[in-house]
Amino acid sequence: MSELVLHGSVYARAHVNIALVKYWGKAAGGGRTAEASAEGEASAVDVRANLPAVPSLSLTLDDLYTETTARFAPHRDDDRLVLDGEELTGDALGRARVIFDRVRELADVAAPFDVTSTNRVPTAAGLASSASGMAALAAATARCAGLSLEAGPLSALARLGSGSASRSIHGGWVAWDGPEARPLAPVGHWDVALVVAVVGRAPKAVGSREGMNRTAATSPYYPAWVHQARELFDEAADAVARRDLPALAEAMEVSTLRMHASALAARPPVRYIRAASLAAVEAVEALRDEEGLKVGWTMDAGPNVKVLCEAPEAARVASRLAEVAGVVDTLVARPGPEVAVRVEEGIPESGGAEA
Ligand code: 2P0
Repeated sequence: MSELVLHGSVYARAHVNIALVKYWGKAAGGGRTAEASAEGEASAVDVRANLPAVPSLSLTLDDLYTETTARFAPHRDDDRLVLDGEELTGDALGRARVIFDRVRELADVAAPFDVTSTNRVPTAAGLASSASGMAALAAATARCAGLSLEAGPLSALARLGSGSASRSIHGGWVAWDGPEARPLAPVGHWDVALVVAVVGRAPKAVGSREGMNRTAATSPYYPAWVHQARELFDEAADAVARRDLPALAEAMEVSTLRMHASALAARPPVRYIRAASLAAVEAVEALRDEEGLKVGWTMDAGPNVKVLCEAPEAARVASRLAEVAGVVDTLVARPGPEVAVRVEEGIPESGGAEA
């Protein structure tokens, strides 16, 4: 254990990640509060929350991240979390509280947390930042409470807040198929870029948690989605290891379409794809089929299209996407690092990456 940070604060920075093979659905068996966990440990927190039904594979990005500063506030009655200048309440605070509670439990402390968090994700990017947000929150609060967690247990802690946050603990290419995510290949493994075509910035009608839960509960295609996922994951992981962009493009596009197909078949339907999303996909296919570029596209729980290409081609891909009707902005990201943690006020750091 590191020292408990009682008088200072802890800063953490975690980066956004984009799934190339998708997490869509939770393993059965969550919801186990106040009873023995798989490790036989009693916990008041559901330590099986957000265990994935399917394996996923992601790339952590460089310029898109969340910065979080956590401190204990013994004089307060309750936790406080201020995100981008606004104090969170209700469900939004509830998601973070799972992490606060688990950290207090692991460290055997009772004091409330006072946390400030800022998303350094341009609003123009139209990207969700719950993954980087929960990862930074887990890293900052754990260190504040004196826990020196290795990346694995830290990933499992971040997962309690949001499944995809488990992957933002690591840099570069990341696999997640159980309690914690693990690194597949480092940032410098492959000189790629991810070009984001922004189609809409309006908040999504159906959040990803609701969307995946509704798909699991009502889509007749959901069992088929779960059944095929391992094979696609293995294919993609092999393509990453070989730096084979056409093979990775095929696996990521099939994973994306199958995820969206399962969601489209839910009741009521969960549809994130818009006309402009398909127009962007067609532009990417034209770059591949007519101009011979190595490119692969994906879409998450929203209408934006993200295109993986070799780094030298990024500008060409971005300018082609910018011409598509309905694409309001483009943004180029590169592979990014693992979470970084720094104790702010004079207490020596032990373990973990330095910010
Ligand atoms: C992913 N998404 O793999 C997939 C693809 C969206 C589409 O992970 O319920 O916000 O907090 O575990 O992590 C978004 O889901 O959901 C997500 P919870 P999360 O990136």
